Amino acid sequence: MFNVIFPNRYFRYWNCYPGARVDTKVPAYQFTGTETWKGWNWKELFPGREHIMDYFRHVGNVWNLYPDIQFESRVSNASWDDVDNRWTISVDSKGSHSSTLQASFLVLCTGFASQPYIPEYPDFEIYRGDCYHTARWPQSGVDWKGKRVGIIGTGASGVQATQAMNRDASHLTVFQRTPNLALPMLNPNMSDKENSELKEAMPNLTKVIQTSHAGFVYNMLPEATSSVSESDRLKTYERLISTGGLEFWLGNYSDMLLSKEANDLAYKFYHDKTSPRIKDPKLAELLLPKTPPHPFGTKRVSLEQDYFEAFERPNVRLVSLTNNPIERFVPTGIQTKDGETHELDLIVLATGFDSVSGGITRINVEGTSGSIKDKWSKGISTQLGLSAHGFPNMFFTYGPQAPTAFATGPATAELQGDWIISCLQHMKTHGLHRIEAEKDAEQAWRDHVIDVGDQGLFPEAKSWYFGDNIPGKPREALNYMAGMPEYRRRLWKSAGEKYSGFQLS
Ligand code: NA7
Repeated sequence: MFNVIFPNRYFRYWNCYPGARVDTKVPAYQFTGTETWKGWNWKELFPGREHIMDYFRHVGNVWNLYPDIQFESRVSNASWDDVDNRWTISVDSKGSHSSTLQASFLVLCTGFASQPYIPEYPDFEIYRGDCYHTARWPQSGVDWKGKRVGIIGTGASGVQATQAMNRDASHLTVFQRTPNLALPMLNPNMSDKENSELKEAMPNLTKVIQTSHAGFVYNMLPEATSSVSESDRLKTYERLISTGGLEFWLGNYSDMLLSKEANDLAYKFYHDKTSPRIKDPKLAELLLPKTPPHPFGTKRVSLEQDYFEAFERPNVRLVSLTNNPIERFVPTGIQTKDGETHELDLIVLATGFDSVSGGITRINVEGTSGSIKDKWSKGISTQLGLSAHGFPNMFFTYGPQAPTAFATGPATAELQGDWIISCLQHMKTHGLHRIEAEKDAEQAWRDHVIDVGDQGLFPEAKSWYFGDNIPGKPREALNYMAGMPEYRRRLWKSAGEKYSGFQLS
């Protein structure tokens, strides 16, 4: 179907933990340009890691990106020169000395989940077994068969690793701090016929993706929970949950994430439908408590295939950390507060990321008056989630104060990418060399992002959406939660006003 220009090793990198899979349904996790999808066939509705890597390799070839990419290179520093209007960027490349290069513009496409978070457990270093974060899983793989495995964390990565590892581990212990109110995935293979039908539908689906709230092919329903009869509501719930995917979360009634009453009704349905899959009532109460641990959907909902059933296996044990946290690591495993030592050969840290902002702040980016890390140490401020005052000619994508974790990656990348390209073209056409976010505009955007984030039920949960998972990180809405259409409108309004909110010279 396409020529592989670069060898595979460049494409087998982060997040190669067992079970890694996309939980956005085809076709929302793909670019909309015809040239990217016309020669591509999906194998499954929710592609596994290897297949999604194949897809992005395909896109890289179609767009002929590889001649312009320097692989195996880590940017450690970037500093702005206000006299020459350019960035000096330090790059550490594998197998060679570090190098520096100059650039007029710097665009950070560092992703929202690229800085792994490892909790500071006492005596972490004395553990003698193997221990890996899911995001930094060894490239050569890890053999867990017949081993005593412990997984810390029950987010999307923990759920997927649990599903992949429970059968072959001699014993699997899952340490759960917060139950994952996961929805069923249902992941059929995609036939050639279905791929052909999808291609025929793509022109229309593209319009839907580009106008929907989160870049999916569906939106929240227009009606409120309270406006429909009980029987209609139950039928709708049934339809949404049996579709498989995130629809029961992001395609539910309009008030599901705004009103406690609406949310409770949705949770009750989900709970009553899902908990019978767990036969042991004590286990069921730990995995899916009758009273929700937080309003349903206010923490990232994961998708599962046979996650709940895994805990029925005799070799799988759930350890709830709610009243019994991890006390310390010991040479042979993990000790919990009750004094029990959990003997483990392999520990999987599915403990998440310094999300949304961490990919940017871990690079030492020095602007006109200090680093981005210092600037954001007490709270994030950006102009339109694209750029920051004090950092001229620098943009970032899929980062803070943009829809990011509330929209699909491709939809966000296309919108922000188009905007940045149009901005650079504008500057070129008008002989402009410098663009910087205005301080006042930045403050107004920050206020707006926080105001939107404070609405509805999301602030009621402790979650990485608000930075709660990282000790010392200021608590604030890290994402712009008003939806892609409103974000799109604001971006192009600024562009239409010759990039209002930015100073160009
Ligand atoms: P997440 O969603 O941040 O999940 C991390 C998990 O680790 C979560 O269950 C946390 O519990 C748990 N955690 C974090 N710190 C600790 C400590 N100190 N002790 C015990 N448990 C802990 O990361 P994922 O990698 O699963 O998913 C990241 C996103 O990437 C995913 O949602 C997709 O959007 C892509 P908590 O819930 O905070 O109580």
